[in-house]
Amino acid sequence: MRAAAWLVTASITGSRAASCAKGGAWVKKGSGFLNEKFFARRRIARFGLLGLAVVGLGISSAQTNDTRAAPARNSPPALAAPDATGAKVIRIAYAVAQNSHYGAGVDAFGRELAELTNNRFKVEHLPAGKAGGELEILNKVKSGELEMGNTSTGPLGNIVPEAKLFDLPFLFSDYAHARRTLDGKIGQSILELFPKYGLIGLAWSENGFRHITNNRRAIIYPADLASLKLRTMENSVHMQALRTLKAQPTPLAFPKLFDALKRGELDGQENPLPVILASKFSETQRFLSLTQHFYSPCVLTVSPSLWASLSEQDRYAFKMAARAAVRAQRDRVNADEFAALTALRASGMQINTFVDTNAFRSALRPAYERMLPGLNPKIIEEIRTFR
Ligand code: EAX
Repeated sequence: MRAAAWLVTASITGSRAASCAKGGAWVKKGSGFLNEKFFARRRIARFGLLGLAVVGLGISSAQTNDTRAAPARNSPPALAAPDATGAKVIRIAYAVAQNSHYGAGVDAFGRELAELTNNRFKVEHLPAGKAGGELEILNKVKSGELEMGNTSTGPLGNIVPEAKLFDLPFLFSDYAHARRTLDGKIGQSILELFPKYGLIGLAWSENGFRHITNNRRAIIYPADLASLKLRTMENSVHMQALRTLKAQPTPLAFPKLFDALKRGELDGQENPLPVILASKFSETQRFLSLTQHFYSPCVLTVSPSLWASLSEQDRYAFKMAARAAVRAQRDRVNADEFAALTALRASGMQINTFVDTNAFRSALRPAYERMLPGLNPKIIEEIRTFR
């Protein structure tokens, strides 16, 4: 694959290097790590490549449905239609069960929004893949079929390519590091790019550090992953990382995962503890190894057509509600992280807490450039040292 020109050269806080600006306008002054013109050309090619990868590695033809963009519409149905009380209904879709960190985030969003707008808005949960997998949700929010999404960044890079940065393995040292980076200028500069791709990103929320579950063996060393057929999200960075470790990454939309595991079509999968808990993966998976190889951010998205119809005051209320959602979702991640191991062990999982993390890190970090061609090492350094 040809090297992409994004994330190349100037660092995110570094002053905008004049030479880098040639051939395309920098998206945001002072955050010159991507080149807009170049990206516009690359986007279609990238979509195509991911599509091919998904079809080529697919475990069933049905999964490809989730990777298609929503059909173009001339006039999308009205968003935020009023309910019987006259309150405008904001449907928020997510892939995981309602009793989860996602549900907790959406609850908090709804409470805060209702309070700040004097009940002029009302939130409705669309949990558990009711509105499809996460790529489908994002495409529906983009096309104006749905008001909002609360999704991981798994498939986000197919729409906002710059967001792939956060999907690199072993990028963040712990939860505090990830949260402050996303809430700080690095995270915010990427949120500001969303409108250019037809989405509104309200805030980064959280899914959690991902761990591997499977039915073959405990994963202690990178070699333990050899030839394991692991479900991944529809994410080219994750797939390349797992290929580097000689696993067989198999992309699949989340709502199809439980049944695929049950049918034995896969050896395993990887997800944060809150998802493993909420989705009862202990019923289909024997080994859980605490690999924490990727951090999985989550993002609250709003449909641009809804956003365009909101007053400044209501937009402010949505932003404040998003803050409340992020706090509640992260609090639930903390609580689940605390409770998960006992609960999963009690439901029969064999938990392997010793993982040679240094060996995984050493195998994966030098391969960043292959996962994200054209990546500027300066941005990695910037994230690593971000306070
Ligand atoms: O967002 O697809 C995934 O594995 C995600 O981690 C899950 O849907 C939660």
